[in-house]
Amino acid sequence: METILLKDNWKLTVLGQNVYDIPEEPIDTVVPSTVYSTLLEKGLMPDPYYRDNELDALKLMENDFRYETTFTVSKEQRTADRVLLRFEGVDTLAEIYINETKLGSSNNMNRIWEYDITHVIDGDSENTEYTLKVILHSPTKFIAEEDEKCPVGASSDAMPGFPHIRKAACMFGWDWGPRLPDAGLFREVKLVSVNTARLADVYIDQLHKVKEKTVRGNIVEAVDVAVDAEIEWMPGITDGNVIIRLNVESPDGKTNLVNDSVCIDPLTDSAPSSNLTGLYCDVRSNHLNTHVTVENPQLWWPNGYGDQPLYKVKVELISKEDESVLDVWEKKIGLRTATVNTDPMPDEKFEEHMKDQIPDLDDGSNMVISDGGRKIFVTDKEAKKVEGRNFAFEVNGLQFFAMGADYIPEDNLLTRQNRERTDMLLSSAQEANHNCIRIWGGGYYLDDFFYDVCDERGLLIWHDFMFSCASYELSDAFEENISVEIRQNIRRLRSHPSIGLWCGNNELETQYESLVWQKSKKQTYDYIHLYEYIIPKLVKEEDPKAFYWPSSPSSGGNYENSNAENVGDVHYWGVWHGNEPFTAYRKHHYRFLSEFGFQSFPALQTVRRFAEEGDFNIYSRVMEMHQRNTAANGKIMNYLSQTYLYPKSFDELLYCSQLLQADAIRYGVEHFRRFRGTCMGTVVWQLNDIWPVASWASLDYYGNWKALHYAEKRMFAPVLLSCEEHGEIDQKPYVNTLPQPVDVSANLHVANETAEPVSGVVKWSLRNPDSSVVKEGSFDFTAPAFGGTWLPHLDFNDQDRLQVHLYYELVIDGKAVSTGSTLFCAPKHYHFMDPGLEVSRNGDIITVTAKNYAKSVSIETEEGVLRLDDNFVDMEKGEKTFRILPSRDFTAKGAEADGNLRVRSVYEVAEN
Ligand code: BMA
Repeated sequence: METILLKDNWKLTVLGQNVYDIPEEPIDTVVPSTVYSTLLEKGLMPDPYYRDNELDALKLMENDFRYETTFTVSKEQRTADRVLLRFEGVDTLAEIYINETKLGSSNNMNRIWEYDITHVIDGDSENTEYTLKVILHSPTKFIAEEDEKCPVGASSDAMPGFPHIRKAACMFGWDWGPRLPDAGLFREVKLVSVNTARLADVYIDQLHKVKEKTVRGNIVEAVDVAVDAEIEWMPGITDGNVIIRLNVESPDGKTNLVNDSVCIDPLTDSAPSSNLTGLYCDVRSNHLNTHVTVENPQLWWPNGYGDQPLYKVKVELISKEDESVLDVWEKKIGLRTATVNTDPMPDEKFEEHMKDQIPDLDDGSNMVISDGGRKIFVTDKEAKKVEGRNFAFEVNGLQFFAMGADYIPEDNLLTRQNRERTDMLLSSAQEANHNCIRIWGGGYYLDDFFYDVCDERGLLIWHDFMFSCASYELSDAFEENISVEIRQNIRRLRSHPSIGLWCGNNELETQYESLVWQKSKKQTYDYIHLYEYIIPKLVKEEDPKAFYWPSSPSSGGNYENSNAENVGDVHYWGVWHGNEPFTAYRKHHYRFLSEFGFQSFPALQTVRRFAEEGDFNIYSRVMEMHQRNTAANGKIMNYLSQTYLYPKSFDELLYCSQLLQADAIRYGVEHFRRFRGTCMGTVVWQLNDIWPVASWASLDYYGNWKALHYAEKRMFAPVLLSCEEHGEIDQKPYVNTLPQPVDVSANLHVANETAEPVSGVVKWSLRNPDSSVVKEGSFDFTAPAFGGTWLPHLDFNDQDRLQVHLYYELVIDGKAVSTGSTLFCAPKHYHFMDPGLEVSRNGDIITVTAKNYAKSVSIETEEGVLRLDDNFVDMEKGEKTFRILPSRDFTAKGAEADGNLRVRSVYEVAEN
């Protein structure tokens, strides 16, 4: 098999009149590329992310486009049994021609498309030049027309009709994304020649021989790596005996295990292939099997639980006649088992401590709220009636507490994404102690390198199939299209150790249940058919050992309490969409949160990259265009009014929004980790941005760390000391609430997400604003492996709650491994004293000194967002050092470490 990339000498033509008056003339481009990226590179359109340029860029997508190139077919390729044109990614509605012959059309960006051109080129010479032409049709016109014919309900943040096209939903807009439905050939185009046969498919099964089950997971003495390869014979082949040879190379490259299969010829046991991969249709196929046994295997673990050793697996298809290699399949695999444990777990297992929790004043449960046109089913009181079940990722027999975030596509301009950028992004996740990631269903299936990086960084993937916030009309054509899409993608991805589970869709079940999207009863039934029959069947066939979950959130399907508290996963949006206070998390004891989030603005240094000085007001037209959740600015200002004094500038407002975001999520994560065992996962909405925007992301579009990302690094640490404080914030949130006794107290807790018991000392001190100690104490503790321990109750009811704060630290072997501080009132009412912050720098070490207690101390330069080992931290009077780390800004423009240092804290937010 020979593969030639058709990469260069492409021309792109914008067909017809267009918003930018680009003449209908060919423009040089390469493939992969997209329309926007080509025009931007040639200076033919302005940056669609800048100010309100998005509006014209969207209009451009009413046009059609032509990609064109020429190619020749070499002598060797011509002699092959078959010559194919292979498109790895077409976005999206295309007609494909070779010379004037139409090869076919494509309508799904998530599929690979292949066309047989053997007969087209037959009889020509090697100098014959062929023209390959791809006409791309307007996606926006198409969805509008289709929606007229058959209306489907969908999120109003995106353009109506988006479910009619198999193209990333969020390219049509989302509550964090612009409407920029680019078009193009976003993945490689190849000329492939095949002789005799090729490997249509390779499935790797692992059989783990478990010696012992322990607290840290299975001890495995051997893993049998078994390969099932599907051989696709080229049409007309009647002889040509082949074998497959399996080679498994150890992670250090020192050992190779090799084994051959038996030999078959095309007439033995071959059968017409019934699979629907949609690739060049195999006329006949057989399966070949072989295996090797890896003794003393090095297992693959999620980040924080062990290493990520990867074994190189090579499967060669070899002709027995001349030993020539007809095809090769190579992947790196990890040796691991992965599933989700959903054993029954009655509510009685709830810990005693839950009863002590003080309920909120505002009980906003069981409500459907309408938010900027989007309805959100927040939570379900009926849930209590459902039998409780565990919901925990289990890798190699170890159930671990999932900590991570939801991933959305990294860029509206798809070809801007590359391995290096993804690696930077996911290294930020790994560094903040993430052990999992959810690929949200409103995007697309990512490039192989994305999954390679997840394998390497130990991020276990919750993988949604690409259906989100909409109703989909099931027809025969739709079923066939999505079945091919799903088979192809499972086959491409299933050997990655990081694939943790497959999930039917994002939020369809819960939103159908609350009657949000579906336009007909048929769509209600279609849902069940699609996500609870067709898709799980495909998963069973293609990845039989994988765990399938019908929707996120779900309690197992059938529209039964999909957002139930004590079974399955939840999307909890009471805080944020439901306007509930941060302490509202404490009313809930979910089993697994696959979404909960809080918005913030990116730093001023990032805002400057898409807005002018004149736009620097969150209600300006440009800032509102970069805030896609209609109600969000109001929410930020509402939460801000409950928490901080009125900020003195636009910049301080952006900073406060980040502090709110970090604190909101901290309230949630710390609470859920205190109930490990009941809850087994906190996946934060969201990790990253698709463009520069105000959003729920902890990393901005450029990869800069917001306050939340630093907070995640602390709250996701394997050993965490946290404080469940009680004070005004949960009992008297407004000064004018009727005077009442307010309990001022704290419960400290140590969460241990390691395989060893942890012992040490927790020191606490109640302090004044000048950091002087009012009282102090310490507790010796031992927290069991993969467990936690509550420390004795601390009662501060004899104190002035506006005057004192609690500092706490967990010390192991003389080293403080987890620290924090808490107020007993909102920061706006605390009697802060001027901390007189000073900052200095020596090499990559920054020193900050504070004369008094300072909350949420942040360090940056005027020019850029620095990346430090820690930031946005509370400081008692004294000195603290921080280390400058290499920037993770993918444009390499962001973090000017040499700029003028700037330090601030909550005290400086308002005019003093
Ligand atoms: C969720 C997601 C997204 C959305 C986010 C914020 O429920 O599934 O659709 O962007 O909330 O509203």
